[in-house]
Amino acid sequence: MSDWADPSVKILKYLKKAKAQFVSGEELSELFGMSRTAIWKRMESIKDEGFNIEAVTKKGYRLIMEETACGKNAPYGRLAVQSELTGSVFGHNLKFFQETDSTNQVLKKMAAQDAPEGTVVISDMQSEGRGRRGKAWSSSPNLGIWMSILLRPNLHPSSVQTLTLAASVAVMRALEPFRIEGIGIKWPNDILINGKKVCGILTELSAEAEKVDWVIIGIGLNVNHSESDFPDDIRSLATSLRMNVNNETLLDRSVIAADIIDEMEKVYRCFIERGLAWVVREWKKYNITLGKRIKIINQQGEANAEAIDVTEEGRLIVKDENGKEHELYSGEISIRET
Ligand code: BT5
Repeated sequence: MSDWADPSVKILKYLKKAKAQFVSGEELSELFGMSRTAIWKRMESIKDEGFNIEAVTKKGYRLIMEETACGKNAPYGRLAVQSELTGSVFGHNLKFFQETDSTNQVLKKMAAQDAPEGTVVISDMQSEGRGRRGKAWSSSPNLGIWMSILLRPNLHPSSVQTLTLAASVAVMRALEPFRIEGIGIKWPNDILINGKKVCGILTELSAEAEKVDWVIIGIGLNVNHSESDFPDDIRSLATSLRMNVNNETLLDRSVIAADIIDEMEKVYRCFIERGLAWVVREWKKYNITLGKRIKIINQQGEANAEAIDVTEEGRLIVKDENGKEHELYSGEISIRET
């Protein structure tokens, strides 16, 4: 079962709230309208996902939250993520894989079969994680969040880029509690920490001439990597959250993934209510591109320019060396600070 109606999610939420205190089988059975045997079966499925549940006769069940300081990873799976969600739609339909080719690819197939808005696919590892224009995205097991979210906005295809900006705003909001210095969004879809990439976002869409059918927001976030976990070719360009939080403890990917899903739901709702301009205003609060001298890299070569502004459609306005302004689409170019 992949949906929110699964009572294991509610039971796990309840046990987490009880903070290691025993909760009796009777209380749970009354609360959730299930037999004691059904509750016991749910406990088994919660245990299967890596949670340590203690069952004691006459006392009931309690959740033992282990310290992760000794390098042990917290449980990471569908139940673990869903039990941290607070939103009303996003992530309630969630598929979790230990391994898949690419979460965007999986979600594309689900979108074609009418999966609802807010459907989420997460995988602990991807064998063919992708960036833009077919570039590879390194997605090793145990370390990062590799996740895709399905949107079905009533939007003209030319404005979809703004949703990439919205997604990067959602990730930045979810990361705010870490108070990381030197973090910001490089136009359009990279989150950098002191110049190194911690998160990339790949937006894909299916549309007819005037209307979007679906948009998939693919988010890759490096969480628990140390430097040696990155492949040689990106080691000097990439970083992880843990490398920047001054903390030896492994971070709980379920909590962070759920926070991103919740923030995405909030930002998306505001986008629908307040429009493109609101997203761009929010994005500007976190951006590290505007006002900088940049190098524009495309198939024709490289050119120097100054990043001036971003349009409501998410295009970057730059001034070239002759003082002429141009609008850049993210699909075709990369930029580098000079
Ligand atoms: C991106 O592309 O940054 C978008 C990455 C999106 C990945 C997510 S994971 C879930 C979902 N499923 C997928 O298959 N993809 C999405 P782009 O701007 O083109 O950057 C790609 C470049 O980033 C590569 O050419 C490398 O230089 C670098 N890179 C690759 N893996 C990285 C990593 N783990 N951390 C930092 N940089 C990386």
